[in-house]
Amino acid sequence: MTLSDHLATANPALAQLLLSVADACVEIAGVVRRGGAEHSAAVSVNVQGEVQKGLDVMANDILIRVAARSPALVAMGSEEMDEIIPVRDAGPDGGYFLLFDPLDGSSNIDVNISVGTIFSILPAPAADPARPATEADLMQPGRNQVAAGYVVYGPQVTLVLTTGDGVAGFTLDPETLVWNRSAERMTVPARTGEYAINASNHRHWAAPVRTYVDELLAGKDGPRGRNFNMRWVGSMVADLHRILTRGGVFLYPWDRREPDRAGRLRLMYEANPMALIIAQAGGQAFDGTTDILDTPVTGLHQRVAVMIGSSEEVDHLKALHAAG
Ligand code: AHM
Ligand code: MG
Repeated sequence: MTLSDHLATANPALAQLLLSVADACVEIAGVVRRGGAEHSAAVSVNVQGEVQKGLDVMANDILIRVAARSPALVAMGSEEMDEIIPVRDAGPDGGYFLLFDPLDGSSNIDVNISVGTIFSILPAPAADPARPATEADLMQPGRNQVAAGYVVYGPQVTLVLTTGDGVAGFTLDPETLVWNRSAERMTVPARTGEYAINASNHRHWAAPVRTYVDELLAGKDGPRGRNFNMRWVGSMVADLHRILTRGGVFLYPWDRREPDRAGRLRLMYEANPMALIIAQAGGQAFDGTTDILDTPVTGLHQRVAVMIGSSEEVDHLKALHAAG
């Protein structure tokens, strides 16, 4: 079954937008595969003070150009753009907002390790009379998302998608460039023996996260009574794809390096779409206080602490946070 067959029962305007995002990702996959010096050249600094590489900018331009063709798209927001990108006025029928991280895991570009695209779709409220969208219109909690997905540009190019009724996986045929469904209903096992965290930040973490990881490190001699394995790709898409395939928990918690920053990852186009996908697959996502799908929104580029994956582990993290 192809992606367009899979979307045949979805709302037609939403299906059309999702197909245009998928088309953009086919184009990005081609650019990723080509390689070359222009990929990793630092070209500028984005709104968050991070160096943009050539491939970040190319992926961003492709998504904006291809998605803008979708008639139901009202506005976009991107990790690489300070302001929202209005596409057309929200009229009496409303439409959709598209938020994305065009190329997640940019530090892996130079070393030929998987990178990805993450996207979130929110409803655009009807406006009568028609008016351009504002950033405030996009500032909706993750629970409002009508669809979310990601693409991993790895040994295979894989699209994972939810429209709020389970999670399906698609693999890009490299010859025909057609997305074929490869997993009809993906689920995250509730119990896992794997975790993912950048352990070099151990000394900077808050007590509950340090306690949690110390328990896992103690293995079968510690309070958990069993051994755990650790993996860290450095591309959230690749780490979450592994978790969606065989279970696990991923953490990017608050830490003392920048105490005023809630975390490293961005809520609107990294944490929210991943939280919806993982929740639809039976897992959970927690920010240290609340379910990420309910994290109050304060800005387009807001950061958030992320603890996401297999339910038993996220429950345990919630208990450790409740205990202080
Ligand atoms: P990016 O959007 O600038 O690529 O940053 C997000 C990435 C995630 O993909 C990944 O999980 C994390 O940053 C890696 O952080 P670290 O450098 O601490 O390993
Ligand atoms: Mg990112």
